[in-house]
Amino acid sequence: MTVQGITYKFHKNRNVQIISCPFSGGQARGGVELGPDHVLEHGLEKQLESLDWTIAPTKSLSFPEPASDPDEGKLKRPNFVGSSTKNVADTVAAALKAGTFPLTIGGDHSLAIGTVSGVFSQHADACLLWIDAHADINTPQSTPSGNIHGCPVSFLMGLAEPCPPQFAWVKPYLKSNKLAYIGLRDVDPGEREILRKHNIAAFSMHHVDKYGIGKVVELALERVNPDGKSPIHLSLDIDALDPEHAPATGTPVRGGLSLREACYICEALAETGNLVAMDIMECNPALGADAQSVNATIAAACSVVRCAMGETLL
Ligand SMILES: [Mn+2]
Repeated sequence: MTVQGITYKFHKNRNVQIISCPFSGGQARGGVELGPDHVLEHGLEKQLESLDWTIAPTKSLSFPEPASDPDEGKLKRPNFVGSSTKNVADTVAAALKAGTFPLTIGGDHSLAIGTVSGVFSQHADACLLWIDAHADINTPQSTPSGNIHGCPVSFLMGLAEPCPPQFAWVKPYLKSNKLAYIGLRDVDPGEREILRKHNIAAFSMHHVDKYGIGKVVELALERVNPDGKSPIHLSLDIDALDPEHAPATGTPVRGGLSLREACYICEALAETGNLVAMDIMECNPALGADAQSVNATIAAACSVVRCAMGETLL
């Protein structure tokens, strides 16, 4: 079957590189390292093939733990996260250089330090859509928990001052006018200040309620990609979805996106033709109340990925 419709301007040949990242070092709850295998066992590769993508052999990264990893200020496991995300950045950059679409499956959202670094190293004019219940923009100073999965965006923007040595390799590629959030509903006080100070496009669930998801995506793209030319990196935390649809995740927050709203975001970004990379993060099969809630979460993850990769309803 030939799939009609979307042309991916930066991936016209529809070659995808799945990058499996069984990594949990950016937060405290075990099990998120099992996310990639569950997503792959759900048949994601075959699903992408049915959307006319050619699948490169999946790259499964391994993340050796350092012998010693003392806190860096408040930050927990800085050596582990720093070296692991560097590995991810190199892998994502290599995938793009090879002409493949990097589809990174986490693992916790600290991995995006790597995915975004890798993408922006190859596409300096890219923009980033961060779909999440949380802003993940705490600095090493503002973080209440010390868990680095709550900090990746601050590293990517160069807001960490001083920058911990483990993240000295991260270049501040991400400019405030190239970042938009959708789905926010649990933002720390320090993060609110950062969002305001840098005038970052942040669409919370309040905006989704007020304008509807169609208008929100339109407004977000107007902010970060006004001329429609920038490549788009989509980083999607499964906790953006309401726990009703995606309960098996480390930091669920009620009042989130419906499955259709999340799918719509991905469909609309795919329709631009500008998608250049995607992350699907924070599926934690160990945290579902039962097999059914784990399965629902993994199925939702596969659904949003398919929508980003060209699946349409009609
Ligand atoms: Mn996140």
